[in-house]
Amino acid sequence: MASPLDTTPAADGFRMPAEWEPHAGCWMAWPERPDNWRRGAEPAQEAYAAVAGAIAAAEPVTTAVSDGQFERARAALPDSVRVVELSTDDAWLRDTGPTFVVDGAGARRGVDWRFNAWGGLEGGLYFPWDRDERVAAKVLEVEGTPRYLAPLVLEGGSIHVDGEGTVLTTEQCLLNPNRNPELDRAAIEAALHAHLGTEKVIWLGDGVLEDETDGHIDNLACFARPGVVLLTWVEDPDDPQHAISRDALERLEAATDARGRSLEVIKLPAPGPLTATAEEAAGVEPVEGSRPRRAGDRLAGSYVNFYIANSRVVYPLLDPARDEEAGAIIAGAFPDREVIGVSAREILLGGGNIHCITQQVPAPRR
Ligand code: KQY
Repeated sequence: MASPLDTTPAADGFRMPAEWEPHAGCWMAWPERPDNWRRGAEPAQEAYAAVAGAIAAAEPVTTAVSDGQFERARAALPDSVRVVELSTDDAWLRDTGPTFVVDGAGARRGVDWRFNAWGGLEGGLYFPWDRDERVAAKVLEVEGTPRYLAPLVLEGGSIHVDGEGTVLTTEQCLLNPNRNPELDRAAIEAALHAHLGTEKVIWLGDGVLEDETDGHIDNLACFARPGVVLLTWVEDPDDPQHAISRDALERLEAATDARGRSLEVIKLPAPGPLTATAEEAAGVEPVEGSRPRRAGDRLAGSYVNFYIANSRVVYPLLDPARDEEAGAIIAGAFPDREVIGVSAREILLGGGNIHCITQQVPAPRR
């Protein structure tokens, strides 16, 4: 692998652009591990292919795939999707891929964070994770993009930026002792600013109930534009998600961003509550060291977990009773984009959703 740069993005004048800024493309990875995806991952592969197709209509998509699955993936994905052999442990490019950063002179670079499978030996989701640890560097090799090696365990799904100096995250994840126990809040803020080119962190508390990532922000809340945040919302006070979302709302209402703006918060009703069926749980092959899938387990479903492509937003269809309302709210937040729903329960059963399986490659701009 090419040697990493020995500076930081901020020191070199780079910043992570907001997801709605123009993209050169999007990376994904093909699911296959049978201890996470039911029925040998076939239903999940169908869902991934539908997501890739929906995004490929708006920007170039590349999918990483193992040699063993190459022909299957190639046949399932639209011809316009580039399929490259690249080893992974699972299929969450948001978390294993690089975070791309750009400067004002038309250059693009990538941040390669440390990865420990969402908690390492203290609650991580599988072991080993060494192939996933190398994904970001390999993606940057393929893209011919210089690499910063960050000294921080971090997944891309645990941060959202507004592109104007603000980063949104959760305490449950970034302050979790299973990520960077040697760093306190101030040190983590400094590391975020050094690698994202940001100036202010807005801390929410817990993420979505039962989110196996330890509460990634990309399932709880995201920026729709500078100063505007979409927040997953449950009205029922007896549902434990209500108190989590209420706490997030209060923190957002009390916050100002890096430019000193107060935030407008748009509530996005959550699907469900959703739980795994006996049939769904039985289709997963249990392996020691991997997270078990049990009938009746609450699923961390959220419509916030969408992907903002160049001309469209691709969002998860999760609950026929709420899908349409969620799509209308997302459309209102992104008036210049087409909003497309893709059936995503099979992705949710694996522990994440559309945002978690995608990684945008920003288009460098002068
Ligand atoms: O939320 C994400 N960004 C990823 C979810 C990973 C789940 C692994 N089973």
